[in-house]
Amino acid sequence: MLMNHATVIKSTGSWYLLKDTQTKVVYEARIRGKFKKEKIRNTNPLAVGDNVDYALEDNNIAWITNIYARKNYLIRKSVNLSKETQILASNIDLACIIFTLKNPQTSLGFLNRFLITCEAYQIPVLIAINKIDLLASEDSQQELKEIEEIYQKTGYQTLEISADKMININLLKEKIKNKTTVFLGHSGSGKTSTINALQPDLELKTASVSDYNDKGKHTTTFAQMFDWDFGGHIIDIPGIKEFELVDVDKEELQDYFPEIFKEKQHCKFSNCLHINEPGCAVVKAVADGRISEKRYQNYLKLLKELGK
Ligand SMILES: Nc1nc2c(ncn2[C@@H]2O[C@H](COP(=O)(O)OP(=O)(O)OP(=O)(O)O)[C@@H](O)[C@H]2O)c(=O)[nH]1
Ligand SMILES: [Mg+2]
Ligand SMILES: [Zn+2]
Repeated sequence: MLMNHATVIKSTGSWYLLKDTQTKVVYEARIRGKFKKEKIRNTNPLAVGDNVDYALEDNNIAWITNIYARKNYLIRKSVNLSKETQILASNIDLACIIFTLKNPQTSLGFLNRFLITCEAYQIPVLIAINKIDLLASEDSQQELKEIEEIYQKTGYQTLEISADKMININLLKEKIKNKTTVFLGHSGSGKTSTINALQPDLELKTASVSDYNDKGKHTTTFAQMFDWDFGGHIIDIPGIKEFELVDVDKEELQDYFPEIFKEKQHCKFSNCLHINEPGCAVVKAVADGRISEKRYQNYLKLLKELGK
């Protein structure tokens, strides 16, 4: 049996698709029990983006013989099995949230938890605000600008797009060219539509949000990686309702808010959690308007959830 190298391009949890690194041939693949046991804490031992070795058997099924260490990965707590975690994608250069203010609404809490996870796992991020064609009213415009200001001030890149109306799709293309990017967001936020806008010949299946409910109907059911014809790869994943933090404790939470991390060196006490301690530079920065009140309140809320 010859040993070959490939990337996992689709994961259903029970079987996988691999793309051979050299020949680009795609094989259906299986994984043996021993890998399942080794990575028991994850609901999926193998994630899209993983690099593997495989052996091809007579029936053309690829058996995975080795999983290489991951450069990074995007992880969350699984909803059904509360103690287990799910790796959404691995070996990524850019995590792009497809954020929507409307239809469906993405909460800032969801956005913050996504950003914290990316900080913790050192994954560069882009906030793409999709469906801006629905934000023509003055109120929506004001809300949009306020959110962009908060996140830009914190150092995050935002980009207004519309997959349906092809707004700023070329700008998005420039940012993701020659990278492996993952699109993440609620069901119905337009992840797949954005992929189709970037490369129409992929013709991926999308579905209307309005004829189901506000959370969408999970048109994409499995994570899958595609090649861009302009260079790089995209991982499309199913919509996510909740994004729970994994392995973040209350002392390190502050380090994943870049604006808090920056100010905390000026706090009087080195173990300051920035709640109401005397001489807290973070509390002062919030009062002075250098740190967004909304972000700070979210920090306190998460701190409480983590057991403070
Ligand atoms: N008005 C408007 N509608 C959009 C835009 N982008 C996507 N949509 C619509 O939103 C609906 C859902 O889009 P999808 O691309 O299937 O959403 P998804 O994020 O892939 O959803 P899941 O696969 O379920 O996670 C479709 O009806 C799209 O036409 C946009 O920029 N503006
Ligand atoms: Mg989709
Ligand atoms: Zn402090």
